[in-house]
Amino acid sequence: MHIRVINPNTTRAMTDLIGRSARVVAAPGTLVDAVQPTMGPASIESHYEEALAVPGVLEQVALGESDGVDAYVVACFGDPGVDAARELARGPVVGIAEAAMHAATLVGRRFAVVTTLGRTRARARELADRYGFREACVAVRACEVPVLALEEPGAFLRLRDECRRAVAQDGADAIVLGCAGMAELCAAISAEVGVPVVDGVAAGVVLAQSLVALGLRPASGGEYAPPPPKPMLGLLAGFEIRTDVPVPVA
Ligand code: 5HY
Repeated sequence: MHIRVINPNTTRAMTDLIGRSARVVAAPGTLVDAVQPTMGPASIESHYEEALAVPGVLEQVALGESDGVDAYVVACFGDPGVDAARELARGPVVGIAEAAMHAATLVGRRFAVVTTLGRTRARARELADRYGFREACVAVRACEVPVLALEEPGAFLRLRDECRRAVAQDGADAIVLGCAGMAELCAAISAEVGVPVVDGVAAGVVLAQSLVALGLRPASGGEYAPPPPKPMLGLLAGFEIRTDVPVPVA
């Protein structure tokens, strides 16, 4: 089985971190590779950056289709481009926010998301509502540490303290980490907050593997049917869907 984990931002150190975390939970015989787009933002902390990260996600899915990838994990907490990727990919596409929220509700009844910057909280709340967790998601908090500063001194303590506040003040009995860059902090945070802490990268890989093992994939008709062929102009011409080429060359 081949699982491709896509870091939608273009910071190599973060892609490598995501790859390490993903491989920890890979089943024997499962190939897990972590990739990033050839274009796009260094990190995603705004709607603008999230929108501009989507072509890069689709570029990597298109490449994965020609590499015979069985399933994809989109490793950014906004789940950017997951719906569009499901129209391109033969196999399952899992976003880390959706995967983490599902996992949290299997080990608790009231989870809190703890993300990076306050300005990304609304997006996390929107996803919780869309995924059916309006009630189970009791809070979305931010530790106000930028994505690319998560490995700097003090970041761990800020994140830990915000997780503790979610337990003490919001009554959360599970925590969802709101950034792929927090993946390697998960075990240490869990040891210090006393409730289960979910890393979306690991949850996403385990879920993707399970879907492939179950033989489950999006229906080829309906909402996730391949996009209809039509001209695509300008910078995005390479994303044109053509009848003679199954997936765009990007
Ligand atoms: C992420 N941004 O997981 C999100 C986190 C966030 O570049 N990778 C990013 O703050 O939304």
